[in-house]
Amino acid sequence: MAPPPATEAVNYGELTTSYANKSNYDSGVIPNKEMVTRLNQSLSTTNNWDGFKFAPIRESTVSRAMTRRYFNDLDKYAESDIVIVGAGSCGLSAAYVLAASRPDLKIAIIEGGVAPGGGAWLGGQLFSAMIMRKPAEKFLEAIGVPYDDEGDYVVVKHAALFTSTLLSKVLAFPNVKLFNATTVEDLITRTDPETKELRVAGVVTNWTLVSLHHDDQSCMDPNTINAPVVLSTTGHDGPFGAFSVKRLLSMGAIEKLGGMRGLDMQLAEDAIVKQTREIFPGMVVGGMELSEMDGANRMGPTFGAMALSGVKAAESVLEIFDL
Ligand code: 48N
Repeated sequence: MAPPPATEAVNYGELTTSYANKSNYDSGVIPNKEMVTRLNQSLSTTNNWDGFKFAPIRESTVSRAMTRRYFNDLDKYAESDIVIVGAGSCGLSAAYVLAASRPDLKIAIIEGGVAPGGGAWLGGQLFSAMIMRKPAEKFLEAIGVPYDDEGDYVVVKHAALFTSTLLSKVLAFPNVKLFNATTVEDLITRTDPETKELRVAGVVTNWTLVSLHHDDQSCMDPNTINAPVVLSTTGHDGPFGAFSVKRLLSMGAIEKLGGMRGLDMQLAEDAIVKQTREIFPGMVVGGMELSEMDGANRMGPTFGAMALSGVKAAESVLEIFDL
């Protein structure tokens, strides 16, 4: 028996929820009661779970189903068309646009964490809501994320709603493979025999747990993925952050890094979107990694630039393929 409701209703003020409208229910963006009824009917267990039973299985069948697919994927993506390093909001937004635009291209996403999504699971500090300044709501509408319209900006009720929706779309593409818990620990490079121009030609990977323990587990050699284009979106500086631009610097391929500047929302978001580009032959950089390269400001807890830098990054990658 549910406890009686609290006598004094706590009034959090008139927080309008403009997205809880009929069209979002009808389109299934917000699941409706009918969808749940259909599920129960398909299970034919409504209020009668006594006879419920799963189909039989043997443990080795599960192991083979997992490992066979994983090693098939490693074989298939050993030669990829595009590698995206970092499955944060920028990398995933770029993956969405690339996979939809070019279903003929093989796209490998390498993510060091077990959980992809980078910094986009919370809005800022520990607060859930995610802010995006217009016109980034166009990206939310494209992927089907409901939001509250607040005029010059929109609010997604929980950052995880954005990230999980985007992830679900990206992972559904048949030409995308996410290798999570896997770290890019170096770049493959090639020197043109005539022009002597150096270009990025793929990535060097390892299990993240191995990458973190090279100091105490020597000679744990890595794996490789060849690809003509690498899109690096590894975030701003931190334990893993800004990986590719720092590697280009340490191999002497670029002279210096600009270093991320202080927080200025107005300057940062426009700069990150406009400056997303091919920063080195074969390498496009987007998102907050770019702030380390160009010396752009950071923007703090607003994510429109991440989504639209991803859109711009996809455009830059496709330009390389259309050359
Ligand atoms: O979310 P991030 O860190 O990076 P972006 O650029 O997609 O989004 C940045 C955004 O979350 C902010 O920082 C917000 C807007 N705040 C700004 C501010 O002013 O503070 O995602 C990067 C991903 C993470 O998931 C890392 O685990 C991953 O990249 N990663 C790597 N994965 C594989 N190999 C690596 N070497 C590597 N380095 C980072």
